[in-house]
Amino acid sequence: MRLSRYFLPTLREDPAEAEVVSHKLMLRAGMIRRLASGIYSFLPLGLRALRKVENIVREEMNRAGAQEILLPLVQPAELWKETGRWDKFGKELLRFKDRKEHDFCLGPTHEEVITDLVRGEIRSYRQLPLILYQIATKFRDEIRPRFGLMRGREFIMKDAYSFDANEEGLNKSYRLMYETYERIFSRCGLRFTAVLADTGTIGGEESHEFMVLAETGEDVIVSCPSCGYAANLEMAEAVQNFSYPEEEEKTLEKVSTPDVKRVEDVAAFLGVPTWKLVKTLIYLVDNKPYAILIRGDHELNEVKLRRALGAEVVEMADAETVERLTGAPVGFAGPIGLSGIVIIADKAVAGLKNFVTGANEKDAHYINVNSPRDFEIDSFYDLRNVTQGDLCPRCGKPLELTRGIEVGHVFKLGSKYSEAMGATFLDRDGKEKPFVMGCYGIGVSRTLAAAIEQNHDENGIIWPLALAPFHVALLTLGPGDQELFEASEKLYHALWEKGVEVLWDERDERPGVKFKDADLIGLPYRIVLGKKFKSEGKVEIKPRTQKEAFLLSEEETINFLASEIQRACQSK
Ligand code: 9G3
Repeated sequence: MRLSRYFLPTLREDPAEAEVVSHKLMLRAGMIRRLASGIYSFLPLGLRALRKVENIVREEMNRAGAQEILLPLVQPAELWKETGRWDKFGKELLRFKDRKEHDFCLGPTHEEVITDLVRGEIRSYRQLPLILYQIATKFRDEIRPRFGLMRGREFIMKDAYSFDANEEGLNKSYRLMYETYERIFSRCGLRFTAVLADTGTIGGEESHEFMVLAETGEDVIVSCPSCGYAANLEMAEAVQNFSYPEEEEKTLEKVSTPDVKRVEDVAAFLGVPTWKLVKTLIYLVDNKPYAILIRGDHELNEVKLRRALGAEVVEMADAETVERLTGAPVGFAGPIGLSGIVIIADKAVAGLKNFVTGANEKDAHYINVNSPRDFEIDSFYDLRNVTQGDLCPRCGKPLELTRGIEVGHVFKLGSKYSEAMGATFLDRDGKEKPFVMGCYGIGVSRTLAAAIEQNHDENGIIWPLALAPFHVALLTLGPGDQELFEASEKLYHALWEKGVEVLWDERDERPGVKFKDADLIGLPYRIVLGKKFKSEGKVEIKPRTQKEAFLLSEEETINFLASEIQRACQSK
């Protein structure tokens, strides 16, 4: 491709609306353009890179024996009513009516659609296992779309669904998909890890997330360097790596703490460490009020809370509800004297002596609080986020917390959808059985953004070779120099013939502009035909990851690049 004719509108400056580096660079490198909030157009350079991700996904899914289909984006409400999800999801599910006033939604996922398709066609266990997948557009009306393709409303997902006759079959399909994901992300040239994950609203009993490691990632990865345990924050088990000093229970005392509410301020005001202060968080759990006790230096994990109580929805009570239930404004809530509210606590609260809580009275706290003397705790659960230094629940060594971007998520669904939709098959002794399902997603467009979050520098993108929109930027310097132009053209065609994808910058621009754009769009190799070529017949080659260029003849250049590309890009 010749740059002078290529629709590649690069930008000098970071656009104001972009907050994260991948969003900035994808706009500046002319890969995408915003159509509306969370909705992006792919320009030629962006689409070439997107197709590289899709093709690796497709090759590996096909290698695993999965079969590609294409499902509609527009979905009839009836299917979602069969599973009860039509009313369960809020505004994130974009609903609309057609001209006959029939209800539809834009598909945020396709469990209902695929189960409906399979229940109509597959009747016998002999036709199982079956894994179907698509690579297509999804729509989720996120309340706050941001970060470009990282959290868009319209995005491209590979979603696969497995159908087995029993649990054992599902375990095989799940393991096959898990291993396929490892191959996919390895071939993409990304540093990633798989972590134990919560099954969320989808239900089912086990799931793993695949995370691209990146400091700017929104997700926290909890891992043990010693035994390999890895989980996301919602699943990482917090173990007690401490025991409290034995203390006599002192007399309960109410103290005035005028307008002192934040944990750090209360602790400082009363001269106690923050772990001696117990927060009382008022939550509505499926609309039932709970008081959740958690140590002042710990954070509640709402997904752990939901899972511990087997609830559908957990949400923090608003200030007015807190006031009504506790008799005090937020910041002074406490467990003593509460009525009609279940009191539960994180496990780290057990054994605490003479601690501090709100007094359920404005500007007042209690000190020397002890349970069960002063109030009863109904039950204890693992409700807190693990923190740096917590011990591994498997081997007891210190855990590490790092950050990542979720790009894949695999779930064991079981028969949740097949039972709800009467999707059954005849097993070998002729009995009707519901399919045992799994579902497996990859955020294809998000993977592109994650690759840039993980691989960039101050000058721009640094493409992993397998995902690069082109392999080589060919820069011809000295505008109007016929010899350089003809040599470049010959090299350009010779490289394409060897499978090396070249973007040729033959524009009538100063060298500095060409070098800056080459660094910005970040192709793996930059080759230059300029002075050195005129004087010594040498081509300057600089890998994007290295500072220094080296010189090769035209012949050596072709052989070097052809072998580099073939080595890295062929599916192993
Ligand atoms: C909805 C809306 C948003 C959603 C869902 C449903 C996430 C929903 C979970 C999944 C599970 C897997 C197949 C591919 C991999 C992920 N957000 N999920 O079910 F109506 Cl608005 O999508 N589905």
